[in-house]
Amino acid sequence: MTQNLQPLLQRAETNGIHLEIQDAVAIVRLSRPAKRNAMSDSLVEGLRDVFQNLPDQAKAAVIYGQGDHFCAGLDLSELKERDAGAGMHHSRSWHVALDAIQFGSVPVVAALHGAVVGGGLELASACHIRVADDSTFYALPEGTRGIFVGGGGSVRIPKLIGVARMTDMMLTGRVYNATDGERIGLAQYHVPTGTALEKAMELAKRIATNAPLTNYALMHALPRIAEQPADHGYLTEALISSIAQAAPEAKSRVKAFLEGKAAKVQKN
Ligand code: 1HE
Repeated sequence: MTQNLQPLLQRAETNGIHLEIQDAVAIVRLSRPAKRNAMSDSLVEGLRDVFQNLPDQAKAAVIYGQGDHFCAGLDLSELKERDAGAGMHHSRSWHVALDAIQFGSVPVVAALHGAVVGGGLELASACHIRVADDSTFYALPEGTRGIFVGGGGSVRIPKLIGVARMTDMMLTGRVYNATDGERIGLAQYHVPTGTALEKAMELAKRIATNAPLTNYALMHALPRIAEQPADHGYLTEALISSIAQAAPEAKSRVKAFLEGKAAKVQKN
């Protein structure tokens, strides 16, 4: 059944996000370039709405920022209005929105350029793959602004780069460039300036052709298994792999390979 996308597209525009679907890929653009895509409450709400309501035709997603930067983090102009209780609920609203990305219906590839700072890095770290062009720089200016990460960064970022590097970034305001960002694990791909979106689309289109259960297992089981004690992890792995291999799609793909009809793994 074809879903009527118009209400979702319109709500997204109102919240500062442009959404389109192309070749089974949902393309999500942060669209507040005048504010360097700083994440206002309404942008955070828009991300939650988009990722909780992606249409069935989307099998992968790409997220990128309009203008010269991916995202300048929290919209600091809204921070001054909050007391402690409101601040806690605000942080929790980011957790819901970024969980909708990490644990949503499809793998998400972030195309990074320019500033990926503060909440922008928290957003990028909720995505499954990060492609950074050469203009990218990463920072956590929360330390120098007298605040702390609140969008899940203290959980996700140490998993990418380790506690020591995140501590350094926040204590000293250290900024990583694209080359060093890839070296330490902030991005999996480093591409020439201006080509991150193209590379992210290439990857997303490929991801969209995977068996849906494989993508589901990678998004929902792998991060949980990685946090389980080894003996629990082995059991969860056995359960997930048996479910995946029992799917008709797995059987037809393996059969195609055995009959010489599927692509071999190629050396680069
Ligand atoms: C903003 C924001 C913002 C820009 N909130 N308005 N994040 C930060 O501490 C990063 C703050 N931003 C910057 O360091 C720079 O803006 C950038 C390096 C990202 C870009 O520099 P540039 O020279 O291209 O732009 P600009 O001239 O600094 O900013 C253009 C406009 O965007 C300007 O507004 P205007 O009305 O004067 O035109 C800026 O005020 C506005 N702008 N960034 C609000 N972040 C869940 S907790 C997460 C905690 C955090 O993310 S804290 C880190 C916040």
